[in-house]
Amino acid sequence: MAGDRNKPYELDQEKYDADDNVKIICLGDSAVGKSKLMERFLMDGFQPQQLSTYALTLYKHTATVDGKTILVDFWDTAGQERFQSMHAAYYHKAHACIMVFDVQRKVTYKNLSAWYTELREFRPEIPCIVAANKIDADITVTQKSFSFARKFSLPLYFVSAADGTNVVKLFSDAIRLAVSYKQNSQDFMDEVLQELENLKLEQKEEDVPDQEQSGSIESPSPS
Ligand SMILES: Nc1nc2c(ncn2[C@@H]2O[C@H](COP(=O)(O)OP(=O)(O)O)[C@@H](O)[C@H]2O)c(=O)[nH]1
Ligand SMILES: [Mg+2]
Repeated sequence: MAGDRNKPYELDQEKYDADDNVKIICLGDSAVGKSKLMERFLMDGFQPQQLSTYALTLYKHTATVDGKTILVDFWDTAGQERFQSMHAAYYHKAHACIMVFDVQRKVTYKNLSAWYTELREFRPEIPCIVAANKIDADITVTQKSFSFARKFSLPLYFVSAADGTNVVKLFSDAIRLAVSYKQNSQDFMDEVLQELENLKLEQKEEDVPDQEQSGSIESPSPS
């Protein structure tokens, strides 16, 4: 598979050849270093795709896990996190999450619980790693205990996008977790959502001709 890897064709070809593909999302306040971490990990051969309509950046990455080729879609926010909430589509079918805070700004650590609550609303089961970023600025923080991670039994990694500490470990572990989640625990919600989607499609096809007839007045549902 020689050739220019930046061509969209090559991406499609990779998807076709891959044994599996996973989606990994990144959460956390503005300016904690989410984008820098991804860029650091993907340094060479990363192909960001700006999807401005959805306010996100998609990074494609190919990894090898247990001899299998895995196509990874890393999703990064493009500013929507300023509103302390992400669109549902961001969480949709994600297989793992990296939650980042800035060790120099306590508020970003405090806000983890809000991000975690939102994550669990959409993805109750997916693996989640907490990343304490910018440890290059203050190495003593690695001595501190961050109870948030312990409270929810989440792995905590001390990282630095600036000097690269633990960045490869963070992302390779996230990929492994995403793959094993996808392969082992067939998420029940995924199945339900998929069936609903199929149903919607079928209904659309059937409903098109006689839409005019649906004149019944429905009472508004409570709540
Ligand atoms: N000292 C230090 N600064 C960092 C590190 N990671 C990111 N930054 C800085 O923090 C700012 C925000 O980074 P960015 O990746 O845009 O954050 P995002 O909004 O979470 O995507 C930028 O000025 C980065 O240079 C780090 O590991 N150490
Ligand atoms: Mg960013």
